[in-house]
Amino acid sequence: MANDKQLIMLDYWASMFCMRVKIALAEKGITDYDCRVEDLMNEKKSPLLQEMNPVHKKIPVLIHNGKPICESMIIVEYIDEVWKGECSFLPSDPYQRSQSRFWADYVDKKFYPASLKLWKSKESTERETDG
Ligand SMILES: N[C@@H](CCC(=O)N[C@@H](CS)C(=O)NCC(=O)O)C(=O)O
Repeated sequence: MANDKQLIMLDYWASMFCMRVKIALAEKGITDYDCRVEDLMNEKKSPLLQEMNPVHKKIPVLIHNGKPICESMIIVEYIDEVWKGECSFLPSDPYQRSQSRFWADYVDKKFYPASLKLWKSKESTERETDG
């Protein structure tokens, strides 16, 4: 495929935002990309991440032919536009599209913060148990 000559993804295994991008790539049949895992557990950010996402310094970042795309929903839209193919991620009906966007936004603004709180509370409980 001409469009995926140079595709690098800055990833972290436990990130639902990265998972969103990996699912989008898989849906488009793109499997041949360089996946580089960041060491977020130790709060180390690679020089590449800092260079490619200087504003937020967060993963995921998709680097396509040397150019970075940041923010998972923006990356998903980019993938959909570049690799048009047979399937489109959004329905053709404008109302249905608005509903898809609503739920994606809901996941980011409501679901993720709640799950992060749970994750962090579990970590602190484990820390207390471990002494
Ligand atoms: N709104 C961003 C959120 C990305 C995000 O929160 N990434 C987290 C991992 S799940 C991260 O890089 N955390 C590192 C940090 O905050 O320093 C997106 O949709 O891509």
